[in-house]
Amino acid sequence: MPATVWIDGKWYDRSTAVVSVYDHGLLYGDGVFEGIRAYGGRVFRLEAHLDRLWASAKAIWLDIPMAKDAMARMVEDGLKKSGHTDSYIRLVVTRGTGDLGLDPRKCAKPTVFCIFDTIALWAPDRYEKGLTALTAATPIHHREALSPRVKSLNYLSHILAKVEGIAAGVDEVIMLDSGGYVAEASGMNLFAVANHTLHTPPPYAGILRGVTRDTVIELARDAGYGIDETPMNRYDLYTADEVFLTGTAAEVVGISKLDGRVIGSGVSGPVTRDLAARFRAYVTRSD
Ligand code: PXG
Repeated sequence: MPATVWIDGKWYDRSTAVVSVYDHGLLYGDGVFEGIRAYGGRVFRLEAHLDRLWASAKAIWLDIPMAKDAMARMVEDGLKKSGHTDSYIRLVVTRGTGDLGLDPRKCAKPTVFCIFDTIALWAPDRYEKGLTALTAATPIHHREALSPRVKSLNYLSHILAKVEGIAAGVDEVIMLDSGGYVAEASGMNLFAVANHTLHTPPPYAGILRGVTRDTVIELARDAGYGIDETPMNRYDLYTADEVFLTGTAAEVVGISKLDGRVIGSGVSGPVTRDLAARFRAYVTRSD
C-alpha cells in the first residue's frame, strides 16, 4: 500500500509529497518529530507522542502552527485514509521555509507534515535470537548542547553510531553519554535485567524518554518486576541476566551479545520474552 502524506493541510501520495529545499528542517536539521505506531487501526499513545512533540518544539523555541486536538484529528484521519491498520506514522514539524542563513526568524511559518506508512526494523528471527551489538565510540549529544530529550531532526550522531555497528557487522549499537554512562541505542531505549529488576537510565541524565520505555515500565511494574532508574555503565550491561531495547519501531527486542560478551544465556531471555508478550498483548488489546 503506498504511503499517504499530509503536508500543511493537504493530502499527497508518496510520489508527489515534497517540501522546499529552503526548508530549515532540511538545511539545518531545525525541527522536531515523532515516530508513532498504530495497531489494529488504533493509534498507540497518541496523546503521549503529541505531548512530547509539543515539549520538543517548546525546547527549541518553535511554535507548532496548529492546535493539539486538530493534529490528533489529522493523524486519526490520515490513518483511515491510508488504509493501513498496522501503521508507522512519522510526524514532523520543521522551522519552515526561509532563506540561506540560520536565523530562525527568516522562516515565516513552520512546516508540518505527516507520513502514514509501515516499518519493520528486524526480521522475526532477531526477536527470538536477540541482536548482536557493540558500544559505539560516538556519544549521544551532550545534554547542555542539544538535550537528548528533544526528539529533534539532528540524528547524525545516532546515524554515525549506527554506521560503526554496520562496519563491524553487528545488528545494533549502544551509545554512551559524554560522561561515559550508558544512554540508549541508535533509536531505542535500553534496559538491563538483574535479579527480577529492570535497570534503565533516568531521562534527566540525558536520554530520550521513550513512549515504549514508559509503557514497558508500567507493564513490568504491574507484573511485579522491580524498577530501578539510576545511571548505569557498561559493566552493568556485561554482567546483567538480560539486556533489551525498546522503541516504537523496534518494540521490545533482546541483546544476545555486546562487545564480544555473551549476555545472559545468549538468546532473548525469559524476562525480555515475557515483557515483549505483555507489550504485544497490551498494544493489540480490544477494550
Ligand atoms: N531513543 C531515541 C534516540 C529514539 O530516537 C527512542 C529512544 C525510543 O522512543 P519511543 O518513544 O519510540 O519508544 C527513540 C525513538 C526510526 C525510528 O525511524 C526511531 C524512533 C522511533 C521510531 C522510528 O528509526 N526513535
